[in-house]
Amino acid sequence: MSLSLFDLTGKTALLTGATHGLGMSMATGLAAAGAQIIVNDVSREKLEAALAEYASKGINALGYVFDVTDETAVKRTIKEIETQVGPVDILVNNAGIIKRIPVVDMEVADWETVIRIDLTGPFIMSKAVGKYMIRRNAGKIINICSMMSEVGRETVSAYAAAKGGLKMLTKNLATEWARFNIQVNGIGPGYFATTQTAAIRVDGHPFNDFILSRTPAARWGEPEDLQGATIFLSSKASDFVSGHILYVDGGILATLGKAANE
Ligand code: NAP
Ligand code: GCO
Repeated sequence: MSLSLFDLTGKTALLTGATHGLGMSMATGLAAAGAQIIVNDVSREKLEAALAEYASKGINALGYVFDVTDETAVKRTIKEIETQVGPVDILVNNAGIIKRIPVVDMEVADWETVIRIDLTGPFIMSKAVGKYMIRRNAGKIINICSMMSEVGRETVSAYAAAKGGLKMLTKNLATEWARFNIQVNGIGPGYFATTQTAAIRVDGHPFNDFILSRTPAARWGEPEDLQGATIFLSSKASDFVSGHILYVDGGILATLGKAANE
């Protein structure tokens, strides 16, 4: 077995919402493995700042502004990339939001916004990119799921429903597109230190203490912790892996936890 199994030289990866946080880390890892990186954001300002940051790392990333829930914009952009840049070999559906609101207080509009971005967005993206992957009889799709694809937590019902649905969309796409040599998998990050979790991660916040005690690794994940899993699921090394959700969670999903004074 050679490390060339993990070599992404000559491959192009498109990552949504990758102007910072987990998306930027995964893109950086894929670039290190040799891939050409294309990143997206809904904000032009953030995209331009991110492209400069990628350049400062020696990564010549390309960038496109679009909302993953806008199918017209997505289809137009994917066609532009496919015809002007080249084939999208790897799609990472990373863009996502969370709203922490108890169900009784959550407006339907808030629910629908989370479902649309976190679940319908990956559907729209996969459908648009998958059309070209099917023609080429090859492709890798990675959906960024969550611990909430498996367990619930108070105040994140819309997010959990979306990420649970994203797990099953991953399995269904894996089933439907296996005949076209397209592998569709998920990565389920545990609790990671990004802007998305900043509010619940401050020292002394009860949730911060809870996560540190509930996670066997006894730490929050760092975005770089996702790079190995992303490279694996983007490379030849995973050609017989499909419909799998790879949890990168410090062991939290493996354990019931321990008593406070153990
Ligand atoms: P983040 O810092 O909030 O980044 C999310 C990204 O998605 C941002 O770049 C955001 O752009 C973009 N985005 C939001 N709505 C979009 C839309 N409609 N179209 C295109 N882009 C859009 O989140 P993160 O912590 O890096 O998380 C990234 C992914 O991992 C998310 O799917 C999240 O659910 C998942 N996840 C995170 C954790 C964690 O602990 N952090 C754990 C498990 C899973 P703007 O900044 O311009 O809004
Ligand atoms: C929360 C957190 C989580 C993480 C992640 C865990 O409020 O519970 O934001 O949802 O973002 O999804 O895997």
